[in-house]
Amino acid sequence: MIVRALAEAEMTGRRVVAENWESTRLLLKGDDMGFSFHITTIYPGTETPIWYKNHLESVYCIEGEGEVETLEDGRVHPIRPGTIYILDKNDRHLLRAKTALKLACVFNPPLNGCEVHDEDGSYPLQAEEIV
Ligand code: 9YT
Repeated sequence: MIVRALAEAEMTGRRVVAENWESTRLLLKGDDMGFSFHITTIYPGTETPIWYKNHLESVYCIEGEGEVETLEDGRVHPIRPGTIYILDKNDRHLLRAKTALKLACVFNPPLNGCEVHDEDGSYPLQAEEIV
């Protein structure tokens, strides 16, 4: 069994900081579970274009208020605590945070550890592993 504490993981390389968000990756590819699990904070007042071409992602909102817009159909879905959105079609989307959004995110295939968004808002399949 693997046991980790968020507060401890936040003090290691598991905490990855980008322009609009930060994410602490509690479970990664190296753990051999077939998915990764992250606690992410999206900074308030931001809009982030995302297109995970290589990954499926589920996102559960723990805290905060925002919205997600799917670019294929222009639909806007409010995000509040208790909402999950599931990018089952590698959906291209815009993520907007009104207040700080605290999210639990699951990726399949799992992230290696150090990924930050490229110019498309996606992650490559190969990235540096956190050991
Ligand atoms: C919701 C989302 O995709 N935010 C960007 C960060 C991502 N969750 C990650 O890398 O942990």
